[in-house]
Amino acid sequence: MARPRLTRRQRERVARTRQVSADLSTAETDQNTRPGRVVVRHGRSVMVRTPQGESVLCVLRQHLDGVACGDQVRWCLTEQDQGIVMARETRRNVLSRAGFQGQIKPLAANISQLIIVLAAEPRPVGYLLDQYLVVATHLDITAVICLNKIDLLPADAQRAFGASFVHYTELGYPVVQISTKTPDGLLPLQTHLAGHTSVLVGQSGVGKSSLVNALLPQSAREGNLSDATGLGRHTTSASTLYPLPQGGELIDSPGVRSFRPGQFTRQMLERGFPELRDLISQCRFNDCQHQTEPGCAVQAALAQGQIHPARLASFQQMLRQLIENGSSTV
Ligand SMILES: Nc1nc2c(ncn2[C@@H]2O[C@H](COP(=O)(O)OP(=O)(O)OP(=O)(O)O)[C@@H](O)[C@H]2O)c(=O)[nH]1
Ligand SMILES: [Mg+2]
Ligand SMILES: [Zn+2]
Repeated sequence: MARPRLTRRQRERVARTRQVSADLSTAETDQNTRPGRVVVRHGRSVMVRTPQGESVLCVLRQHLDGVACGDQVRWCLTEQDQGIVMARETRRNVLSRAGFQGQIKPLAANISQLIIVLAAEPRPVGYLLDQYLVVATHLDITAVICLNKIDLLPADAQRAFGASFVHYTELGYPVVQISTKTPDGLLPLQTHLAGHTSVLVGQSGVGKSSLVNALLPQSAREGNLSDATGLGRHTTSASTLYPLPQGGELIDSPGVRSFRPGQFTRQMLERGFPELRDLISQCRFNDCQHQTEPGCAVQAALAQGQIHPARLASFQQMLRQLIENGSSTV
């Protein structure tokens, strides 16, 4: 994964500010704090946007952790004109993922919509999509399924690609087909963005950052900590928030190969599959695994073609993961 690069000047400022931060006591600074929004975080450095639209490079005060892109924070300027984030405000919600040691990593806070990006290339992973939909239900936010790079497909293949997601439309999820490479290719998505803080999520290479680039003028993307590796790769390494000219905000996030949403319960999982919610309560056994048990309402619905086999397979897989991991981590 690409390592974030700060300019030499930014690195020097961060080093000086760390020293100041270590010397500060809360009492000295609490009275002088100002509001701000975290635009991007790299390690202990964060870019904070003020309500006036200025960007201030800050460090997190010692022992302050769990700050993520999108968080509202209180920060202060030291005598040396350095920014220090003193506290994080209460958040509406946070999108997290579990690391390999099970530690929970916040990706984006105070969000209202998940835009799950899939593409003609790389091949879509239905399981990943279904995991994100469960997360959206859990966070109580809307989800939009975005099929990108349709310019790579001839017209009939485009139709077939769209048709393979029609069962999601039937469940009430908007499905839009877009391209970042054609004029007006993003229009179907744009209608969903106004008034929302949307997070772009999905596999690496599906075109999340290309979407941001196509929707925002260059000037709106400057001033953030650089993501470039200098090697010609542009893999995103940290979630970054951008205000949209037409209203709303967009958060670009690093691509994933697989997603571990972290703390989950069976109830959350069941709620995240709207087509299964009512059926599950009709199964004969309370702890029905919906496999071969007699009186299983889910299997009966499957046999009648009322639920999509791939969706049920995703549900079963998430349930298995939940049971294997001691009912907490999916
Ligand atoms: N043909 C075509 N290519 C696209 C489209 N959108 C993006 N791409 C290409 O797909 C590749 C990956 O795009 P990115 O925007 O970097 O993908 P990403 O999802 O941000 O990837 P990560 O940051 O690694 O998660 C680039 O070469 C883009 O030019 C599209 O609509 N059509
Ligand atoms: Mg990217
Ligand atoms: Zn059952």
